Amino acid sequence: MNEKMERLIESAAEIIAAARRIAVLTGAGVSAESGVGTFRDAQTGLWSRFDPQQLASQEGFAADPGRVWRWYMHRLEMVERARPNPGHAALAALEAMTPTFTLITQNVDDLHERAGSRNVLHLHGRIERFHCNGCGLPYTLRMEDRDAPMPPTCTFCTDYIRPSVVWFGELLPAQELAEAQRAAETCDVFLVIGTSGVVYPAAHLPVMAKRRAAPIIEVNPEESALSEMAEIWLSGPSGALLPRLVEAVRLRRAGQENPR
Ligand code: BJW
Ligand code: ZN
Repeated sequence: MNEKMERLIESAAEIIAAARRIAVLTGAGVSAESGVGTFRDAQTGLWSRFDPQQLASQEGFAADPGRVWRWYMHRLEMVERARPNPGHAALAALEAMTPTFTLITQNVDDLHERAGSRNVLHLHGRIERFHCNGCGLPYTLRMEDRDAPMPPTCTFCTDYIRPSVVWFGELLPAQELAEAQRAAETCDVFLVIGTSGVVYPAAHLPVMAKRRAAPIIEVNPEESALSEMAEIWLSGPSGALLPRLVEAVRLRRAGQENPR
């Protein structure tokens, strides 16, 4: 790690260590080092010729329910095989040392929870949950559904079953969004990690924090739509940078508790 990055990490750690209320927004990049493809860049193999933005919509599902179903079964398997990486673990450790900590994720995987994070808001739903696209009845996935060419159908209304994720044009879960907005408006610092920052209303959360004068700290190897508003941009993979950052915070917090 070069000297400039060390200095940026120390500056970010100073801000975070002084904060009592921390809000974090994560995106697909935080799970990239676990082998879960990001939404916009990592559609591989069979799926690389399809536009994920079209598959993740009511229009895409109506046009070809079997294709959308098979895409989600493929991604579910990827998530189930994945393990949390050191970036997920570092965020769980930061939560454990912070009085008020809200982890807002756009990810549909459960890697934050598996790493030990407790207060997680899933703005875009969960890939391992299912419900009826017509009447909303929850559905428990059966083994035989996984390899099926078409989605199962609802026993109540016969409509197709779909994953409980939020597609384009659909409303985000109201309670999660309200809690995320409250966290953004009341935090002392807002971390933005591994997101391209192009999907709303999630991308508006750091704007809300910034309006209340909370500094924004970003971790992403590439520039994002949110980089411009960040006080500090830590340019690199979250699996490598977050453990360093959280360790620097821990050392500062320990120093605050036991001043010489
Ligand atoms: C690393 C890394 C490493 C790589 N370490 N980083 C206002 C303005 C304009 C448009 C709208 C607006 N309000 C609403 C809209 C419409 C729309 C929208 O935002 N469109 C934009 C694309 C323009 N929003 C909606 O439709 C939302 N609903 C809504 O607003 O309802 C009200 C309404 C309805 C109708 C009309 C108007 C209003 C719903 C959005 C739902 C998004 N759902 C998805 C799919 C979920 C299910 C699934 O996964 O299949 O959520 S889309 C997809 O994008 C997914 C993600 O959660 C989300 C964000 O993507 P993310 O996480 O940022 O991933 P990537 O791939 O884009 O980026 C990865 C990043 O990681 C990159 O930056 C890399 O550099 C980085 N990275 N390796 C750290 N190792
Ligand atoms: Zn139904």
